[in-house]
Formats: sequence, C-alpha cells, structure tokens
Amino acid sequence: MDIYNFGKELIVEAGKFIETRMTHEFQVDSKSNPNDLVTDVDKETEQLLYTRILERFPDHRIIGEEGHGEDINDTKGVIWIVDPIDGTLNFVHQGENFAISIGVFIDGEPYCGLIYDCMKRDLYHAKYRNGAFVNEQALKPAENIPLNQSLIAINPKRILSDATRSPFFEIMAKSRSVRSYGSAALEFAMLAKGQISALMFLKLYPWDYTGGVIITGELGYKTTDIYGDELPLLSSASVISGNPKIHGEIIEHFKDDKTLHEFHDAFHDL
Ligand code: 2AM
Ligand code: CA
Ligand code: CA
Ligand code: CA
Repeated sequence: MDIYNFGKELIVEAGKFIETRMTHEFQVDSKSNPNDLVTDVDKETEQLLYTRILERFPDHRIIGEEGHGEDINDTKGVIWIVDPIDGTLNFVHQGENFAISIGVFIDGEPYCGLIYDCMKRDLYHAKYRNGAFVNEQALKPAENIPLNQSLIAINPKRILSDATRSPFFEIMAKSRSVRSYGSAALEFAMLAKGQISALMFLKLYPWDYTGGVIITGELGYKTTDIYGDELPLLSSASVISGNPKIHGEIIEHFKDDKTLHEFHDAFHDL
C-alpha cells in the first residue's frame, strides 16, 4: 500500500479512536492562555498517528501540534505534518465541528493532503496533481467569485487586535458576509466544496494548513501568506486562501510593505 492509501486508512482509524474515546472522561488543560485548550484526546490521537506511521514507515518523520517533531529543521525525506484535532474548542464545547488534518511532503514537495471530519465521516483527500475528493466524489474546480459576492471565513479573536483591525475590517466590509467555524482545516474543506470563497487566518501553523492547502490547490485555489509568498512548512504564518480572483483582491489590501510588516509583527504577539 502506498503512503496515500495508508494515510487514508490511518486518518479514518484515528477518527474512530476519537469518536470512541470522547464518550469517556478526558482531561482538559490550557496551553498559551486560558482559552487555548488541549485535551488528553488531542495528545492520545497524535500518539496513535505517530506510532502507526513509524510502525509502517520507520524512516518517515512526523511534526504534530502536540509536541512531535519540534527538533525538525529541514524538509528532507518524507514528513507527515499532523493535527490530531483541529478545532479543539469545538471538540470540547460542541463535540463536533472538528477534524484531523494531515499533509505529507517528500523532500519539501507536496505529496498528499487529508482532512477527516470524524463526526460527519467525511474524508477530504488529494494526492498531488491527481485531483481532490470528498469520500469517493470529485470536488469541483474553483470559480472566480469576487469578494463582493463571497462568504469569507476568519479567525475572529486575532482580528480584534487594534494592530490588525483596519485592513481586515475593510476586506470583511467588502465581502457579502463573514463566517467563523473554529477549525481552519474544516474551513479549507468548505473552500474545497465551494461553500466559502476565501479564508483569512492570522498566524496558523503548518499542521493547521498543509492538508487544506494541498487539497484546495488541486482545485485551483491559491494560498499564500499575507505578503503573497508561499507558506512555510516549519514555522507559523498568516494565511490567505481563496479562488485566484478573490485572493488577488484580498492581497491588494496588504500591498503597502510598511503596513504589512507592522501587522505581521503584531500577529506574533497575540
Ligand atoms: P486548534 O484547534 O488545533 O488549536 C480556530 O479558529 C483555528 O485556529 C483552529 O484551526 C485552531 O486549531 C487554530 N488555533 C486556535 N488557537 C490557536 C493558537 N493559540 N495559535 C494558533 N492557532 C490556533
Ligand atoms: Ca491547539
Ligand atoms: Ca489546528
Ligand atoms: Ca490541534
């Protein structure tokens, strides 16, 4: 079995693990601040992914939100970038609207992306240059819907900062309306389904976006940082993703270099 098919089976297995595990008690702790939560289920699911990948492919490397791969500082060989639960606040408060997200890279080049909405049992998947699917169904290519006819998704807490407010509020005001679902991976899945036309996320990590970038990239969606540059695999970045038309419209708001740098520094203080 190749890495892609192995990954698809693994993410579904991890989804079943979460579904069963969440019916029992689990501990909830906070990380960087009282609203940044992590549970035993996040940690145990990351451990399951880590163990299974290394059992099958001992020479692969794994980067995960809950502590794996912090020592990795090059992109040689096969790297799995995993988020065991994307949308932990939804997991804790709602028991749904979260996903497992995986991006696999070979020598720094995209290989496959996987997002699993465990509670809906929807698997979004793409092997680089082979199209993108939800379960068995092919997803449709991006349509160039402009900002003023679009729903766009954001991460609201970051946008509330005085330093970041202005350009983001302008973009939001120009859009048809704004949504916030609390899981970057699921918001990429919504982009892939054409339910929203763009997402703007200030300061995400590779485990939040790599799966989604590979899947939506197959459909012609464009994803960059706010500077219009390619996203990193080993550090955080602010993410603008959308059809090529709306991506261009959004990026236009950040074209003044000086402003851009000020905002970027501000995100990293949040
Ligand atoms: P998480 O649930 O895996 O932490 C919520 O709007 C989105 O932002 C989720 O994808 C969430 O991922 C991510 N997120 C939440 N808190 C974050 C933080 N402190 N730093 C970076 N990303 C965060
Ligand atoms: Ca988290
Ligand atoms: Ca995440
Ligand atoms: Ca997570």
